[in-house]
Amino acid sequence: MNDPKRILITGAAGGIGRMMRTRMRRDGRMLRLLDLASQTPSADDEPVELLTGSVTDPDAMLAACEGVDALIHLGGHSRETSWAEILDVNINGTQVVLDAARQAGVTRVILASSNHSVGFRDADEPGLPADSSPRPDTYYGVSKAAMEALGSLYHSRFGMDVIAIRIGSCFETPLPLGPRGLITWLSPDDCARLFEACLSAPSPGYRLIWGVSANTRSIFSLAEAEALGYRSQDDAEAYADQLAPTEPTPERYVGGGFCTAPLGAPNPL
Ligand code: 15L
Repeated sequence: MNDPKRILITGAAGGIGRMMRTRMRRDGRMLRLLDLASQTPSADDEPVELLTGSVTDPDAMLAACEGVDALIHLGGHSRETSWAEILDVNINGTQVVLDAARQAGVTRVILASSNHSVGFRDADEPGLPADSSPRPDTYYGVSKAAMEALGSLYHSRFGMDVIAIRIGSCFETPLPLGPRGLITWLSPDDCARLFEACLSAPSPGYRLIWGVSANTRSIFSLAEAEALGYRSQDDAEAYADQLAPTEPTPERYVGGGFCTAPLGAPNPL
């Protein structure tokens, strides 16, 4: 796809959305930012369109998709919560978003999946393929596996280019995650690089890729993302000496603490 002129981002006021707002600004590009929370322009001339609405509202989503070249779906719960919430916002919401994109003729969709769709995969196998079959660790992880399946469906049925990214941990630094962050970190700059690669790759069809930086301790295959043009420039190891000088706890599973946190209970991770 040529450089998309108008990109809709759902969940734009969330953690990743806020970090992408400045990083994905380009001359000649309009970012249409949708969130449940109201948002304000950071400057009068900021090239953004700010929408308030829910990913579960078909009419609002169809209106949001009108005139859009590409869509980045970040909206929904970003960690474990009740099954009812996960079902409504993450699973139903993703179907609403994809169907609105289909109806509006949006041909390129990027879905923010998560490492938690495969959270119960062993963490001691370097090079974990990006298309490993789901082993969710939470209802949240189930919703990300459903998101991947819905993306595959909408590609196969309607020919849309859909890329689902199994994001590791995207924060300004890996430090809030402790030793696990040295494995799973996706730097915000790399996240923007990855989104740009997903937007510009010619005719990707349906892809499932890892969204992590080139971390020294990574266990994730980057080959699938690199096939789309992604080149990580960051490594969480640069922060290793800022962690407490304890022996890092080896993670048994990809999903870390999500694997043992109570199912269906909001968690602070
Ligand atoms: C996720 O999917 C969450 O959205 C994020 O808040 C982090 O907890 C991340 O996974 C992680 O595994 O570190």
